[in-house]
Amino acid sequence: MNVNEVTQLARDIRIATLKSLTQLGFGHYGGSMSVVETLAVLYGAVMKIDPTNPDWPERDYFVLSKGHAGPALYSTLAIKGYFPVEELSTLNQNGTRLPSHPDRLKTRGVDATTGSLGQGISIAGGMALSHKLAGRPNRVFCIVGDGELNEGQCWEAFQFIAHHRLNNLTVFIDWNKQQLDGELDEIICAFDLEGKFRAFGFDAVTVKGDDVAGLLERVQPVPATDARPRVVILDSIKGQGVPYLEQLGNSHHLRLTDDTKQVLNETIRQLEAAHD
Ligand SMILES: Cc1ncc(C[n+]2csc(CCOP(=O)(O)OP(=O)(O)O)c2C)c(N)n1
Ligand SMILES: [Mg+2]
Repeated sequence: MNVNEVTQLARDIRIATLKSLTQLGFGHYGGSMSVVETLAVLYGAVMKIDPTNPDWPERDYFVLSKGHAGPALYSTLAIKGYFPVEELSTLNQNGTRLPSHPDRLKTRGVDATTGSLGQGISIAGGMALSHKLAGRPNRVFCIVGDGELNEGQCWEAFQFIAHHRLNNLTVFIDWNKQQLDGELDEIICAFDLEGKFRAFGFDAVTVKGDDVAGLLERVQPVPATDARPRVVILDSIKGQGVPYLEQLGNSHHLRLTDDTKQVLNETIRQLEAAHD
């Protein structure tokens, strides 16, 4: 997929995610929107996958450490053909295969069960180490939230990943500057993320969270001569791509009123119109 096609895929993922959440009437809007472009780049143009065979041993692996963005991952997987798009309307309802946080035993294409923040990045590190030890070329990609970095477990995992020279792992930090109930800077400041990761032994860069071309450039395979794992700090916006959510201040988890439902349905219509 080229830049235009990935951009189109991102728009489709954004629409499908807004639809499933808005139909449900509540959920994690802000953090789902801020990873849409990254998911489109990974599943559209980078990862080696076979949606007809989710357990293909030669596939690349993806771990959504910030598991509350599950709705965006489900839309991506459905659009890529892991399961029917119609199933997205069962999100987080009784008996669904799409619980609000990803469960690898429930959903085709989900590689890791996440939701308890801090744990997914450890799982991703273990996956990358196992591929490396076995001499396999599989790559691993993991998205971690900036608020999630409050979990000390993340930093244990980053040390482990750098120590083992896991250059087959690319970590994304969704630097949307907000966590559950407020601004990062007011709760626990992240300080200099790039500098911190460099000090930990990572190759670190910052890319705008919706810069598809920039992201594509940063996710090419690392040269074999460079043993450093890679981190991409996503300079993103919570609620990215949805003006109402971007301006809201706190779009972490919304329970919709009739008014907000109408606003979001209007956004969906506008995104769909821009599509044609
Ligand atoms: C161990 C753990 N503690 C608390 C929570 C509740 N929780 C869910 S999302 C969230 C905030 C996460 O912030 P961030 O990582 O910045 O997510 P984003 O802004 O990308 O939505 C919290 C505290 C959790 N899921 N796991
Ligand atoms: Mg955040």
